[in-house]
Amino acid sequence: MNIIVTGGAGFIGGNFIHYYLKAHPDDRVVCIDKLTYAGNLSTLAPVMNNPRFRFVKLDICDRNGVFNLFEEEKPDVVINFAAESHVDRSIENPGIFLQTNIIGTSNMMDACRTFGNVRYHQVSTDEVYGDLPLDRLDLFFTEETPIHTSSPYSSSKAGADLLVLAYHRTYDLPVTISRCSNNYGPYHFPEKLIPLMITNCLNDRPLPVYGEGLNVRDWLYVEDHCKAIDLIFHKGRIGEVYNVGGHNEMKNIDIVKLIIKELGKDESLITYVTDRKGHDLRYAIDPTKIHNELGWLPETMFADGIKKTIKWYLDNKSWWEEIISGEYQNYYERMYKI
Ligand code: NAD
Ligand code: TDX
Repeated sequence: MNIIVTGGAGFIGGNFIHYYLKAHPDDRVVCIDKLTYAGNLSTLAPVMNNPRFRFVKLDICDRNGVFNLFEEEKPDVVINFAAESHVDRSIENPGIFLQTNIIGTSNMMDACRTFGNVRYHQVSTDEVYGDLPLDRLDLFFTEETPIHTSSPYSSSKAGADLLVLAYHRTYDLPVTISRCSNNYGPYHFPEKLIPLMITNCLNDRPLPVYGEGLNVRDWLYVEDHCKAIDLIFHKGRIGEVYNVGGHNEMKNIDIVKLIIKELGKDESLITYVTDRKGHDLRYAIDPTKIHNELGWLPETMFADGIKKTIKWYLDNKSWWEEIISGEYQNYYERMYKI
């Protein structure tokens, strides 16, 4: 099979490419990535010389560029990871989120229906369901939970999901959607909670916790998400949505304290800062459908995954030091002022 993966120079797309090329020795992967601030070619360095891999610098909003690539590559499958993905940046500047996450998605699907009704998988997020109250631990997001978004980011992802389902109904495009909880692991961009806390801890910098740190996220090791996507686009039912999550809910403050402990630092580094606008309280996925239909279960326990992740950041300092020394520094100073 010839697979187009968009956004493969980012966190989850990059991990997916590494996983997929190993797991499927007969398949070929073509990565399309615009290389925004979040895209890093160094993430793909280990596969750049693999004869079953091709990298193309391309914006998914560039319709002609995308159509030309489809004509050349004749893909069997498209997996769309490419997105603007950071909630805080969407609060600062929603426009680019609408452009990439909605228009980009429709371009990719238009190319799919123009070049032989190509199989299409949309990588979405649990954030499309909004949030759950902190005091109702009995509630979980199922695939039937209504879309009810909080941020420009989650609204743009929800808009994309609705388009994907509409392309299935209107054009019979063979689609699936996965809605996953928070991922963590190697190659995670340092603006996100876990890598931010690890890299700041290693540099003895303050650890900015929003509000009181009581918001809850449901964390999944990135390779488990990659395996779920692999299963869904090979064996999932066309037109269906699959929730992906590992029943691993944790308060932000507990994650931060765990990282401090693992790195032998002091809790005095914790700095409570102004809360995120519209901050979602709790995410919690019910993954029963993907388990019952496709046999998926998370394989990495959080206690092991967080140790592996911290070790990766210790062993790969050049990867993140290069990022935080560049343009990212301006974002950080604007955002945190600490
Ligand atoms: P990321 O920000 O680390 O990577 C995004 C990648 O997309 C980057 O390489 C960037 O250069 C590329 N990109 C951005 N705009 C593009 C464009 N217009 N054309 C081509 N490439 C473009 O994001 P991530 O955390 O790896 O997330 C990947 C996908 O998974 C996103 O769709 C996100 O919504 C979804 N998701 C993420 C999480 C999470 O915890 N990170 C959880 C659930 C779902
Ligand atoms: O400096 C921080 N301090 C802090 O307290 C940052 C960056 C975050 N937080 C809090 C906000 C959230 O409650 O930590 C939690 C996690 O924040 P992020 O890492 O920004 O993730 P989140 O907003 O939960 O969204 C992530 O999961 C769902 C991804 O970024 C999305 O792309 C994905 O769809």
